[in-house]
Order: sequence, then structure tokens, then C-alpha cells
Amino acid sequence: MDLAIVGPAQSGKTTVFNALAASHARHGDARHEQLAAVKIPDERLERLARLVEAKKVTPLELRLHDLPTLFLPAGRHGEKGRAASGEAAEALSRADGLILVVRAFRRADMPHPRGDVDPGRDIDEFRSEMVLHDQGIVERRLKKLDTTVRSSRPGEREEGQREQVLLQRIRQYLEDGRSLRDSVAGRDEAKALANYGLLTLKPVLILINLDEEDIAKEAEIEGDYRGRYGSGSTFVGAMCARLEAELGELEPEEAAEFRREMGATEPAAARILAQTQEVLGLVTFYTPVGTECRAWAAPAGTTAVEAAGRIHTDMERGFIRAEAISWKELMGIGSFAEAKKQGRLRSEGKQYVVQDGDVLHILFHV
Ligand SMILES: Nc1nc2c(ncn2[C@@H]2O[C@H](COP(=O)(O)OP(=O)(O)O)[C@@H](O)[C@H]2O)c(=O)[nH]1
Ligand SMILES: [Mg+2]
Repeated sequence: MDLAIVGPAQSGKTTVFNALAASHARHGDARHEQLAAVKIPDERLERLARLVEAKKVTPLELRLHDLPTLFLPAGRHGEKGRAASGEAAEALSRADGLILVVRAFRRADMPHPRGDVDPGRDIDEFRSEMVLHDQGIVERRLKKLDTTVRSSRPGEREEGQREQVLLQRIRQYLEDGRSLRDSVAGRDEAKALANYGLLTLKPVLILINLDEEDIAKEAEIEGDYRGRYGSGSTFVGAMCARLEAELGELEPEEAAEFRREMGATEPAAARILAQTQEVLGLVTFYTPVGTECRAWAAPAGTTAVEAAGRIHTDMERGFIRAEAISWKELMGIGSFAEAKKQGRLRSEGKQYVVQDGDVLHILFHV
């Protein structure tokens, strides 16, 4: 899964990237994309690994893209809604989700390009930019379709016409200034729109980049913005990126000591990373097999046989059944053997819908 970090210039995108990627960062320069594969901290996985005495623990990984500021500042250029071209634009259009960083840190030595610090305004503006960007895509596609539909033979017209109807509906949505995320009707439509690179279709985590002095109020500020901006697939988080980036370079004990002094309760970067799974609409399941304990991600609604296919195609083909137990229940019982003895391992068939936190043992024949 790929998450692209976007936002206005100087909002702290690169700092967020460094904070989330910590030691995993691969450095590029500011004009180009930076990419990092980041392991997602997962307390459930760690505790499960201890329970089964796993020698190898494999967490989920996420690809993070730090993109240069792609949109033109609103109002200053004639052509709004045009994203930069090249590798960064490509990464943006292909990302599964976005992290929108907005500046809430103050800093007298670094004036905000727009005068005052106002995260709400920046969120609204960036969203409008994204809507304009998508309008551009839809307009261009409709124009092209118009020509193809008119020049195609009667029998071949239907497909193009279906696409026209869908895009016209989408266009109306965008004209009303709305994001497409919460407008798509069902899986078929989502699939039909998947390849256009529409930005407002992607789930987004709005990340309020806090001032160092507001760290003790992290939860409060986050809750406030969540109330105003959180909805279906728009999530909200808050952290002080610069502090997190600096702490990420320290030893864990040392970092914890600093956090206490600053009034922070828990590692914010880890919390934000863990939240990305929810943003992407994924459930996490676990497979302790032999000496390895591993976390897997799958879209919500994935069935047991599809989950097996994520692990190995042989498992999908030869799927017999899955033994399943929720992580929480297993931790309460204390061991697999005991869970089995008590008859608490459920036996699930192909169509079982995997739940977040399931521990699965898949039985299959080759
Ligand atoms: N005080 C403070 N400064 C920050 C914070 N995050 C970023 N900055 C500073 O803001 C400037 C721009 O940050 P950068 O990550 O390069 O922004 P980008 O243009 O969005 O990638 C740098 O000087 C950062 O050190 C923060 O949380 N607190
Ligand atoms: Mg940057």
C-alpha cells in the first residue's frame, strides 16, 4: 500500500515523512520524490509473537512518498487545478491514500506564506485544489469520450456511453465542490473510476502539524479538528512533526524521557502509522506459523479464502478451512493449545469474512 504526503508548501511534509519513516528514510532532494518503506508498529503483533515465542516477527509495511508541493498556490496563477507532471504526479495518482499535512506550528522566524497560521483555511483550500484537479481529469476524459462515442459504430457505443453517464454524474458532484470519496455508489463504480487518478476519491488523513508548545493539548486539538473535518473516509490526526522527527533519532528510553518532559503521553508517530490501516480501509490479521509470526493486511470484507490467497496461491487453491480466534480472546486464554482444548478455535469456511485482529491458521492441501 502506498500513502502520499501532500499539502501546502512549508507545512512540514518532509518533516512528517522523516518522523514517520524515522530510520527507514531514503533521502532524495527537496524537488524530487522521496520514498520509504516503513514498518507499522503493532502492539497486538508483538504480544502475540511473545505468546507463541516466535523467532521472527514480520510487521506490515507501508510505502510512504514525500512529494514536492504539487499544486499551484491558489489565485496566483491562471491555471488552477493542474498538478505537476513527472514522477511525483505519477506517485500521487497511484497512491492508495493521502496524508494531508497542514501547518499549526507558529514560529516567528518563519512566517506562513499566507500571512497567518490557520489550519482550517489550509484544509479548505487544499481540498478545493484537489476538486479542481479532479474536475480537470473528468473534463478531459469527457471531451475525449465525446469524440470516440460519436465516431464509434452503434454496437460499440454502449460502453462509452455508460462511462459518459458516470462521469457526468461525477462532474456534478465536483461542481458542487464535493469530494468523490463519499459519493461513489458501490464497488462497480469504484472499480470503473479506479484508473483515473482522481484525488478526491482517495481516503485522506488530515495531519495537523502542531506547535511544540501545544503537545500537551494534542488529543484536545485532534478531537476538535476531527469534529469539524472527520467523516466517512476523512480521518484526522495531530502531532508535532519536528519533535517526532527529532525523537525518532534517539534511543527509545531517551525519547520516552523527553516525551514525559514535554507532556506527551505516547509516541505520536507510531500512533499515526497505526492509524493508516484504518484510513486505507484495511483489516489486519495474524498468522503465527512455525517460528514466524506475521501481520497481514486485507481490504475490509475479505473472505478467508481470499485472505489465504494473499499468503500463497497454493493456500487459496487448496483451501480446506481456517481455524480462527480473535487476538483478544487468544491473549485472554493464554495459548493456542489451551484455546483448542477449550474448543474456542472457530472452524471457518471459505466465505468467512476476516475480522480485524483475527489470528488465523489456514488448513489446505497442495
Ligand atoms: N516549530 C516547528 N517547525 C516545524 C514543524 N514541522 C516542520 N517545521 C519546520 O517548517 C519548515 C518546513 O518544513 P518542511 O518539512 O521542509 O516542509 P514541506 O515544504 O512541507 O516539506 C522547516 O524549517 C521545518 O523545520 C513543527 O512541527 N514545528
Ligand atoms: Mg518538502
